[in-house]
Amino acid sequence: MDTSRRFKKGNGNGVQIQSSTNREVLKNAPVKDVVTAAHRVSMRDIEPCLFGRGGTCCRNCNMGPCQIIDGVDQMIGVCGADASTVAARNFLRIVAGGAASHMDHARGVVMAFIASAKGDAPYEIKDGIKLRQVAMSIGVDVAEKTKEELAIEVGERLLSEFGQQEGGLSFIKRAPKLRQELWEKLGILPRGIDREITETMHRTHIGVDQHYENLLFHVARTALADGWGASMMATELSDVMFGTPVPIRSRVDIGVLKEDEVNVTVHGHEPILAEALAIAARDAEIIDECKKVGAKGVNLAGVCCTGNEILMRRGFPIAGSFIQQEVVLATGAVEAMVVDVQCIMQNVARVAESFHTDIITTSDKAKILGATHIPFDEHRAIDVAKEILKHAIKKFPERGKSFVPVHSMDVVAGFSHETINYMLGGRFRASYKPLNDNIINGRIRGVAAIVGCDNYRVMEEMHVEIAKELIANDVLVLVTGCAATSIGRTGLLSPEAAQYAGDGLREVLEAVGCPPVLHMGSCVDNSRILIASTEIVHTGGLGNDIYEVPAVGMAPQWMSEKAVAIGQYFVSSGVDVIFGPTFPITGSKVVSDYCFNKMKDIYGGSWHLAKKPTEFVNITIDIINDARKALGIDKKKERVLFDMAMRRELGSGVADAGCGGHA
Ligand code: SF4
Ligand code: MSK
Repeated sequence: MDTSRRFKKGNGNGVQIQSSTNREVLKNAPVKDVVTAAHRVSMRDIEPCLFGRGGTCCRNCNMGPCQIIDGVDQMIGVCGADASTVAARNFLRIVAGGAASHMDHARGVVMAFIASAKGDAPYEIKDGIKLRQVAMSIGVDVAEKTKEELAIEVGERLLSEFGQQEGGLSFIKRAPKLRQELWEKLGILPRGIDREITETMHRTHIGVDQHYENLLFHVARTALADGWGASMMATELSDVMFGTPVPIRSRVDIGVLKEDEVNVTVHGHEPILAEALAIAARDAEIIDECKKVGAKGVNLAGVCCTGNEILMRRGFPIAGSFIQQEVVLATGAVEAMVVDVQCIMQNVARVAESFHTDIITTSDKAKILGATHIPFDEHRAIDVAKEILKHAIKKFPERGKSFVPVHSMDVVAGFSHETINYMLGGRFRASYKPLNDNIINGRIRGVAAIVGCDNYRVMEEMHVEIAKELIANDVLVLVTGCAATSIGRTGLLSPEAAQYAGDGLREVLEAVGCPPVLHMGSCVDNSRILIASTEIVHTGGLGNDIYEVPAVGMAPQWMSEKAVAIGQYFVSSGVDVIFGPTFPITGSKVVSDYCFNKMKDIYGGSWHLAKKPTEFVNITIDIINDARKALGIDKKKERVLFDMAMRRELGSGVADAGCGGHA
């Protein structure tokens, strides 16, 4: 294909390489001209398609593709579909794509869970207390059962919900009662996990569901099957199997790579692979193999959400977020990047060609041309993990020149909703009451979740700017996914950063010794935030349903379909959610009005659109203040601006306080 008319031949001048560590590595990399997504963004001389961006390009049949212009009669689809139908249909497919990724991830976790309980996989039931809590929450009788028997019953019950046609999902019953009644009244209770995805594909086929509102109700149902179904299963059973996270110190950024060890980065999402590698990396046989090639051991470091999984449960460092995956390889210091599913850029295989690095794919669902494929099988998890590590160890003597930056940042992760409970209430009277009390008395203005990806098309450090402003305004910030890693790079995930919080929030943080930004895990772990919100409601004083809690969710640099599915399950649960700088329904005025306004009347929370950090902050504070007013707990609080002196101090002070450089 001749690409010359579509792409600039330029050298990427004006490339916006986000993260100072990325810039440092690319400047000093042993191989020059490593091309990353940042370069590819700058080399494209065509702007993203306006129809695609606004959700009004339809290619659901071969009479199209049809580009629809809202309000122009001649510019409806050949079949007559208008902008509202096409935007709603495309939106539903986006949400289903994201939800399906979490669902397939969850299926893998549940199957590994059952296999482990039966003794057919090498994982344990590490958290027996949580197993009993999960069992009771879904109505499984816990009496007189061994841990394994109980795990099998819980696992099989949850597994059956994937293929189920009717009857509802077990974890939905954890939501506040009023919320469940609302979903029932609206007729959007998910019936079975796979069913909602199949129905999405059917409804969006040409000539099926053509009423935007009907489509948007199925958007909500599909997203609920993700958040209160699959994602919650993945998180809860991973905790039972691998341990519920507790606060743990570690480090993030490319400087966690080591010159004298075999560097293996594990990238993707599913903890069953990463856990097996973590166990195998400490195995005496593997350490011996390392010594034979002159390496001290295996340095396992995460990328993307796999990083968050092994960070929060085992304290393994994170080498990089989504936008760092190619740059991590450009150090020339990585023997193998082991990948499973989701968010793995195809270009990692091209970057690896310039070095001794192997890209090792492990899922039969996700192969990459040029990569080595070693299929992972949870029944032989440790054997496969050792095979992968031995492969990486053999590469160590081939390492040529490399550049590992000094910088990595100290972080504290592991804030599961159980941890927040114990941390605030103490072991013997664990409760969300202190959190609720501090929201009611105004020390904490409210809670904001910053979640989702980082993205080269969005201005640098968007997450960080927003987080800084919010904590300065007494908003407790929760983070997951790559947003957690990008904020972690600046030091805000360290207890020492409490000094940058407003007076009220700081007082609370100093009393319990926790950071102003709480790392709650990976993409699927946004389900922890649903559970925490429900706990806040059940604890009392902040309303009877989630929409009344002074809380907001946002994904300022979103890029994946999963982020949209997550946003929608928050909206359907009553939370206001801000995305930006673009949102894929804006090509239809009717669908925009529905998502940005009408959903508020239906669910108590709606979508919002923002472009700049200040807009995200202002919308968040306005929503929180309105919620406080509605609850009758509003006291006038001035908006605090994070001034230049505070910014400078954060840039150096936190790094100095929390980090001694290279781990
Ligand atoms: Fe065009 Fe309708 Fe076919 Fe879509 S379904 S491509 S709008 S004719
Ligand atoms: S990995 S979905 S870039 S958060 Fe979960 Fe990061 Fe977004 Fe992938």
